[in-house]
Amino acid sequence: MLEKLELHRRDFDSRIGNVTTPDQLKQLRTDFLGKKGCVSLALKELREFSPGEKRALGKHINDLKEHIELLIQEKSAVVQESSDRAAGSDAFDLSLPGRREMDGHLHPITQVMEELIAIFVGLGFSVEEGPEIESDYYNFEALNIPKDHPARDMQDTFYVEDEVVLRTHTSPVQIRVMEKRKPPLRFIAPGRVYRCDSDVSHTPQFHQVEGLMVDRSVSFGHLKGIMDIFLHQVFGKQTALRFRPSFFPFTCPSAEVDIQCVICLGKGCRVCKQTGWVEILGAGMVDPAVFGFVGYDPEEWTGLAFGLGIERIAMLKYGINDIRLFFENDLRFLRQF
Ligand code: FA5
Repeated sequence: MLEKLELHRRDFDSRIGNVTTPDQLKQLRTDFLGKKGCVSLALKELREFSPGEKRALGKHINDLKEHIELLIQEKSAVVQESSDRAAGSDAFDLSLPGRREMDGHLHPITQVMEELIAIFVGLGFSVEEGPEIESDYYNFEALNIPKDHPARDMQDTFYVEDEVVLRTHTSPVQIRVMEKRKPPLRFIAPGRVYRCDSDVSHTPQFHQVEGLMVDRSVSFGHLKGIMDIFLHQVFGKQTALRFRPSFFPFTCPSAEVDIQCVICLGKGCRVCKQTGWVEILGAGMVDPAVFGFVGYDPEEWTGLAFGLGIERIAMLKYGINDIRLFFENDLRFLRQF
């Protein structure tokens, strides 16, 4: 037995010298300390010896076991370190091009929104905000759109509750600001709005910028002048505009402003529905009935108002023919801006 134990020790000492990987070390541990390893087998063989011999041989077996455990423990640290180093050197190949940090940037709609805000701030407008979940009163009633009026059909509405809607336009901010402040006023209100609408030029959630200016003697001429400056700054001096008579319950007279389609340059395409023109905003002179809701005297004050769709402007600016691309979050699309 003593000879056998000595052979196991020598065998172990020579094999551990050749171990270089964690797997090899694991196998060595199994061969010597596992259930069927030589230390366990030697312990089983003890049964055949007398009690006195058992005691003496048992001590030798335990010495061998401690020797094996100690060397395996020391080797384990060495093998692990070199395996970590090897993994590190594989992962870091100096000949490969470096990985670039990806720069994030603003969404194209945010970029256009900021550009539009800067233009209006340059024209002396301040910036206001209002809630996206809005009462029926601010979204419709106070804008001269009573319940059951056919004008409510102009905007397919998401109702939260009977008297609560997701705002269908930014116009309710007009009322909220006029309620709080006395004229003269000149502000814009950018923000998200919602309508039950979806096709190549309509999405259920989109962005508008509302504008309101109230003062003594504000005229339709001021409205035309502001729209002219604004749209030429966005699309360039050469872009043709036209004002078309229209209807909004909260403005009178009302107009829609079209720009010549910048995608087909007026020749006719899918985006302009072959007309050569694209509607870009609604506008008009504040209806005196609206002033009635906020306690302004229509004999003293006049106002101009406008509301434009930011996605529509972004589509024309960048030549995009499907508005839904803005909201699909496809990085191949977004990275171009
Ligand atoms: C309005 O929302 C009025 N509140 C605008 C207004 C304000 C008129 C102040 C007068 C005075 P309209 O429904 O036409 O108007 O929408 C204005 C613009 O929003 C449109 O010209 C269009 O550019 C954009 N728009 C409307 N619906 C959608 C939609 N579903 N998806 C994307 N853009 C839309």
